[in-house]
Formats: sequence, C-alpha cells, structure tokens
Amino acid sequence: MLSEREKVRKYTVKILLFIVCILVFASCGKDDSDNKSVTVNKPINVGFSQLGAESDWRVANTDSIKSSLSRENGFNLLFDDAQQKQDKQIMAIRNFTQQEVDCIVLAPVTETGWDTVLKEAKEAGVPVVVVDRRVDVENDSLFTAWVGSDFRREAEVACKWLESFIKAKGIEGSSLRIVDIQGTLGATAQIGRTDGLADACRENGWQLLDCVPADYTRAKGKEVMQSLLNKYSDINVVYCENDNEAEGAIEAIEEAGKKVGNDIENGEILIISFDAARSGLQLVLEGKIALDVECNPLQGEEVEKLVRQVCSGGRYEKYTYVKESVFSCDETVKTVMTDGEELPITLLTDEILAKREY
Ligand code: GYE
Repeated sequence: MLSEREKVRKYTVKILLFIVCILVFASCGKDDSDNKSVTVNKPINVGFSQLGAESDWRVANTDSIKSSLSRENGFNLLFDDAQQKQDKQIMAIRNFTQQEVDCIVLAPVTETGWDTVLKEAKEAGVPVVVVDRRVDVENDSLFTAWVGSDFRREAEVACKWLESFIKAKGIEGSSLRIVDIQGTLGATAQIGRTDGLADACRENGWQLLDCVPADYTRAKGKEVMQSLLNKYSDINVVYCENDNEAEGAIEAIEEAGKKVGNDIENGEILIISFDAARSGLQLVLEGKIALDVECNPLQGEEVEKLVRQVCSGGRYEKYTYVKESVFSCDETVKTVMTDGEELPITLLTDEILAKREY
C-alpha cells in the first residue's frame, strides 16, 4: 500500500509531466504556424518603373497595376514615376536591382537605350517584365516577358475604317488631307501608329501633310494643332495618336472657328483617335471624334499573373496581347477586316460610356 505522501508525490509528478507536455506541444505548434506564416505570407517584392502620368490611359494603367500588385494580394510594391524621362527610369531600375527585388516591372518610355541597365538586372538575377511599350534590345533574353497592345494593328484598324468610310460616302482618296499628331517619338505606340498611317496613305493615295509629335498630352496636342492650322488651310482629317492629344486638337480647331465632325465634304474636320478612355469616348458620343480605337490599359491582372509565374519558376508566355475593341459615333462602317478576322465597330451609346472604368 502506498503511503499518503507517496500518493501525493506521484500525482504531483503526473500533473507536472502533463503540464510540460502541454507546453512542449503548444510551443511546437507555435513554431510550426510561425514558419508557415513566413513561407505563405512572405510578400513578393516588386519594383515598378512607370514612365509617367502623361495621359488618362497612363493613369488607368498605373492604377490597374498598383491594385493588382497590392499588399492584400501578397506584394510589396516599390513604385517610381519617371515623368517621361528615360534616365529616371534607368536610375529606378538600378535602385530596384540593388535592393534585390524579386521582380522588376518596366513600362518603358521609348524602345531603345535599355541594354546596359537590363544586363545589370539580368546579371543580378532580377527578372524584368516589360509592360505596354516594348524594349528594342540586342538580345531578347534581357527581359523575361512582355504584356501590351499591338499598336501597328490598331493603326491598320483605324485606316481600314477610314478607307471604308470614304468609299461609302463616295469621297476620293486623293482628296484626303491628313495631319498626324504623333505620340512620344521612339515609343512603340508612336512607331506602330505612325507607320500604319504612313503605309495606308501610300497605298491609298491619301495626302499626308505633316507628322508632328505632341508627347501624348492635351496641352501639346492643342499647341501642335494650332500651328498646323496656321500652316495648312484645308486639313480634313486629324489622326491623333491618343485621346488627350485629340482633346487638345479639338479645342484648337473649335477656337479657330472650324468644326469637327464626319461631314468632311462640307468642311468638317474628321478626328481619329486611340485609347478610348472615358474622356475620349465622351467626345465620340458628342460626334467630335469619329473613330476611337481602344488601347486597353487594364493590364494589372496579366502583370500579376506573369510576376507570380516568373517568381515561382512557373510557365508563362513571352508575349501577351490584351483584348481591345473599336468605337465610333457613326454607323456607316460596321466592321473592318484585320488579320483575316472581321472586327466589329461598336456604335457608342450612353450605356457603354457609363460602364467605362477609366
Ligand atoms: O496610347 C497614350 C499613353 O503607350 C499605349 O501612351 C501607350 C500610350 C497611350 O500616354 O495615351
């Protein structure tokens, strides 16, 4: 028989052992969950070099990418706005590389001049995802992937529409007197849109009076249009390489006492534009922009997907094109053929405009 003292001692030992076990288990559990939270919640560090904030398109593009690469989605985003200056972008990329981010996202202002800094990023093992415009580098392995639009195709769509439009109205191609208000020289969007128009003018016998850059801004678009109106008295088509330039050009035309619209046989000046941001679409609805070819800035989701795949060693496409459509205030042309496909021209309505996010 155990003595009372012996019994108490045994119980005490049992209780102590039980407490020790609980503590050991609890601390094991804690370590485990801490480790897990470190692996699962470790944010992906991304440096995003955006070229500027020159247009509604650009602002929408920045917002879209920022909201996809957000904290809630597991990213730690370093953002740099280069104010349309390539040297600022080069500095930003160097900084991101030195900080050893997991990935760099680059929206480049122009195509050339990236070889050295992209080599530095590559040597440091930092992948670079290019968005919107392209980089023209000696070796494509200097960037990991690209997502954006086919600017040359956008121009072809615009020109096919113009070709069909004047044909339907019985207007001679040779009577078109076109000016091109270009984007930032050397940007992929400018190159594609300018070249597409130049080729169409050559093929169709349209007169291309002048091409002048306006940096994709409303202020410059207005300034350039004012000087073009002083130089040429009989412009009947203005091809603006984005909506903000179109806004400025329309303002200049109206201030000069001229009218914008589709009736070029009766002296109206027909405006073609790109982007189809809300401000541009508003002008389409008012009949002031005849055709607005959409350029989709909502690239955040694609960029997020790419960055995740790149950082986790998953599979991804080197080039991804975003989806785009075309809007007009006029029903004359219902579709245009592009790349063997029939692309519908959407007649703009209040409902469509109301749903526009940017
Ligand atoms: O059309 C313009 C912007 O590169 C597609 O840049 C982009 C262009 C866009 O400033 O509005």
